Amino acid sequence: MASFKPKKEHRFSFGLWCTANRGRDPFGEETRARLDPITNIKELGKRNVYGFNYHDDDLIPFGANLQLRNKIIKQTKQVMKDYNIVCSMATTNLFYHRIFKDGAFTSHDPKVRAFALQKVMKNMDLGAEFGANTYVFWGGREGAEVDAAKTPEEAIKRYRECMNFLCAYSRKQGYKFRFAIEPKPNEPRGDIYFATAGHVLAFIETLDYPDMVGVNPEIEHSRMAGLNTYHDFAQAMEAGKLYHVDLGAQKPNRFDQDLRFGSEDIKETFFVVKLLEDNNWAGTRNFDEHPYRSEDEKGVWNFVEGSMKTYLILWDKVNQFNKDKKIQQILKDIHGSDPALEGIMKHFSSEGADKLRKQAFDPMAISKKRLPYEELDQRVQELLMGVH
Ligand code: GLT
Ligand code: MN
Ligand code: MN
Repeated sequence: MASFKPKKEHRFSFGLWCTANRGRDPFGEETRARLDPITNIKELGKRNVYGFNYHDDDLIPFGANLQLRNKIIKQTKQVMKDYNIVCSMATTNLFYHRIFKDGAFTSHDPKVRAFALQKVMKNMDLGAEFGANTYVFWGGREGAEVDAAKTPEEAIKRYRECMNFLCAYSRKQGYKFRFAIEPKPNEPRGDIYFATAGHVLAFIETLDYPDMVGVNPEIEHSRMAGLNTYHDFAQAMEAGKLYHVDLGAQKPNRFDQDLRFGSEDIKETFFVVKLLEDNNWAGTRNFDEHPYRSEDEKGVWNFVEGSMKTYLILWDKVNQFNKDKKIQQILKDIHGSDPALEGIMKHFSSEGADKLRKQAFDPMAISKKRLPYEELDQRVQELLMGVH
């Protein structure tokens, strides 16, 4: 691992829209040439990227005829084979075309909702053909600026109806998809429904097939909401709902910056990597981010290589953390053990509750236990800065 060179077994993946991003923003036009999807997949495969993700429209232009569609599908399968790269996730573009200007699944217009369902079903068929097992739902347009126009209750109900419909479709077709809903607090909408991983987790439990549906948290989106990404990812994982991840970097409380992985808040990012690796998380280490607008075509590949290299460096730091005698000693010291009390607290019993009510505690003595977090955090900081 010391060379920090990516291998297929590291299971890195990128969205085609990341590398094909042309640097357009609300205030300026494109700064890079168009990258066709087949070259895109090939260049990723050449760099030992394990998988690519795509929106229907990334691969097959919106409204393409059957002939063009079939030609692109054939080329995609060929390039996947030639460059040993899989399709790790499929998703639908339900935000670009003006038909989705006021939402897709949450639109007032049944025709828009039906068109959205049709678009998803068609792309699920294609994703299944490419062998994808994960299907992501990012409801970028599912939100509002004018709360008088649409109530959140109404929007949530419509969204649920669509998710239930698509779960049932996937089952009927015999597809292996697991769905992952991706939260984001705002942008492009003033407010987006299902703003955080917590909102998604609560919503999933109300669906017809909750086991089929999990969360796709994104570092950037979580930080946009001012949250601790590590905690966000961890809660989804603990619930058995971390079905996909979007890695990148972001300064808090800004527009979606989609910066190169690890380029902001290295400590929080380190704990995200630690979470995934310590738990042997089974999904792909997926990047959803954009090269700087100031970059040229060559810089796009520096960005891809840099993201994977940073991940491998942080993974190496995780191993150092786990082997570090001082860190491990402190962790051991701060974790108290009291089998009798722990036995009582694990499961309620009347007898246990009775015992606990009668137990004598010395709060002052208990509170004297040292918690050397200054020392612990400084050690982690030094490890991350590479000085020990
Ligand atoms: C879009 C968005 C991402 C989503 C993608 C999937 S598209 O770029 O900003 O966070 O993951 O639809
Ligand atoms: Mn993003
Ligand atoms: Mn994303």
